[in-house]
Amino acid sequence: MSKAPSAAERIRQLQDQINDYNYHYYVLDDPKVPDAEYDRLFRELQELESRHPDLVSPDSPTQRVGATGETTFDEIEHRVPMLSLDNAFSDEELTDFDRRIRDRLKTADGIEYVCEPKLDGLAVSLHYEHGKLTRAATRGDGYTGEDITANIRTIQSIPLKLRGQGYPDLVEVRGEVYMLRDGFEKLNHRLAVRGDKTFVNPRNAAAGSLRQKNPKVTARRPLQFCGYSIAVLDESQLPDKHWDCLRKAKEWGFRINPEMRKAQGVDECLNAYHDLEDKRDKLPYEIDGIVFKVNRLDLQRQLGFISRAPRWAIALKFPAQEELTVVEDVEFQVGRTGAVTPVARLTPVFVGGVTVSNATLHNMDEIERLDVRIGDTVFVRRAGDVIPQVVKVVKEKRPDSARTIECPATCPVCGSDVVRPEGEAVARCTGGLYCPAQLKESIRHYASRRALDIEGLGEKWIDILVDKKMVRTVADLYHLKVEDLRQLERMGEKSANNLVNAIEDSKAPPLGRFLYALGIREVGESTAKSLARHFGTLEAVMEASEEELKTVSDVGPVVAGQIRKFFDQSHNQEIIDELRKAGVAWQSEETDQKRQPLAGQTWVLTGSLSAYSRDEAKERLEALGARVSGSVSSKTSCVVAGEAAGSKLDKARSQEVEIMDESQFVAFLEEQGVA
Ligand code: I6G
Repeated sequence: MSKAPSAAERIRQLQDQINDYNYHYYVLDDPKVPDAEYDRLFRELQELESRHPDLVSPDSPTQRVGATGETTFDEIEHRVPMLSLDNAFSDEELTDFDRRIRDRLKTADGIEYVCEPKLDGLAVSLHYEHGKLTRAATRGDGYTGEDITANIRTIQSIPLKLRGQGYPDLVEVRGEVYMLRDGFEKLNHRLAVRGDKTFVNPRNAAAGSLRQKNPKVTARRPLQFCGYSIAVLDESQLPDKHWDCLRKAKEWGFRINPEMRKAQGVDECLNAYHDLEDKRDKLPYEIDGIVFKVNRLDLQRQLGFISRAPRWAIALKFPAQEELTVVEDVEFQVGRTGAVTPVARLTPVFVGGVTVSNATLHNMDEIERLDVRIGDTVFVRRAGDVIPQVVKVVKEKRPDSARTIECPATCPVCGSDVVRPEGEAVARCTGGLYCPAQLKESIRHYASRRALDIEGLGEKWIDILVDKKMVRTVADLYHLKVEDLRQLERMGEKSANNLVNAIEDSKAPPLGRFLYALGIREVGESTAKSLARHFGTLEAVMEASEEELKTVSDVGPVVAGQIRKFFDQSHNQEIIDELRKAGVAWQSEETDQKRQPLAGQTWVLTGSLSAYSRDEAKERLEALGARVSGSVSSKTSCVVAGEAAGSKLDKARSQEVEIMDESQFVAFLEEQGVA
């Protein structure tokens, strides 16, 4: 029998295992174990370390936050200066760069380059001594940076300890700290909800996060690190190509950009640039260009530096995603639910690869938060496929003639009153479906792909049909005839036939889609599906009280209130009646009650499961209708026995209660579609 490991051995084992899991999760994006298993090991390590504080080492995965106290921002001199890169802005400038290199090297042959995306973040330097992270610094002025070690330690994709063996005793890894787009959006949302100042872009957010004195704040920010160069500070040897150096960094546990590639000669570099430009908006992080580096380190040494930049590297920039422009006017658009949205009309500006002349200002609170006025010079940002936004006002450029923006008292489309309920950011037109703007938007929503999916009924035709008063409610769509449509300019016989057929084909939607198509405020696709599954028929939803509605998963008091309000309005009841008369027949759904195969049964969970926490397993059983109890009796329907199950398992055996082990349980949940 093998001996139980000592506390010191177990701590080391757990540290190594967790470091390995972190590497797979944060660097390779390929988790090795479920979160529950990771959490269990992490807790075990925390408990062991709290019982044996003398065995806690600074590179333990539990010591990322706070182990070295506050971030000091003390000055740190770079052993090797952190230089900047020269920029190129056109294919010609890159071609000139390549020519200069070949002239200096006196060669006509194509040079091998490494092409790396230029992440829009902050350059940092990390020092490792005997494999342990000892200090981290910002670039600063290139010669002296700031000590940000405590904050850097909180970034999970930065190893506190290098992986494997064979790394130099003293090595510096440089790279970029950056924030993923969706982490940035979530962070800004959180800040905005709290009324705090938001960040203009992911780069600013990353900089602000690294500038925190308290590393606990940095730890909550979704930062990442990607390495782009290594420098050995002792006598050991590096591979002789930049590409192979980065492979080494990867072996030591760093994230290296997966888009990196080699190019032979300038033409392949230009191809790499254009390929990456096409991908730019789809990447989960922002990049502002592509960096080309001569691959052979001996050639790099030969080429050397000019003033503060290497001669062997250049950044070819993409079009900027932020530009300055002027707010010429602000207009208000009316949406499906009557929301009156301010839209800034801008002096056209080329940003993010397109000419932008409008940007949303979201709502009156946003206008207040930004303190934007007509005539102001603003930062407009267009990144990815997100609609252009005004993100900052340049107050110093505000002209005396700048005008404040007022929310209109009446709807700019139908003239009905606009109201802004106390405490709400959104102002609304009270015109309902009398307002052509709301009517058009509600028809667009009804016909949209995720609702009734009426192909061919696009914005253009909806505008015409509403403006010509051929459609006053969605029910009118079902009375359109080919002959009526043929009267419309540019509507051919075939298109008219197709549209009438598409409308006809939408007559038997599943209830969930139909509920979504009605456009009830706060009822998105998933809530609509939950309502359909819970109530089964439209009548049951229409008759449900707010209390009954609140028993549906995802339906809280606000949503329940909106649903009741919608069905209480007589014009909505009339439209549903007209739809019914026109032959629209939504299909009833099997309700959750009918789909609860464990209704009336009592289940017991014992021992620990690796795939689910106790609460997650309980939630799933309850969704299938079971009651989950803490004790076994002859009335127990089934006991799920995880690892190290004890007396409850014995009791289940003695009472001849059905027992499932973890793999049977997981298979059962999969069969039921709730795994
Ligand atoms: O600022 C930089 C960003 C990215 C760099 C850089 C880089 O490579 C992908 N590489 C070097 C050599 C330097 N700055 C100086």
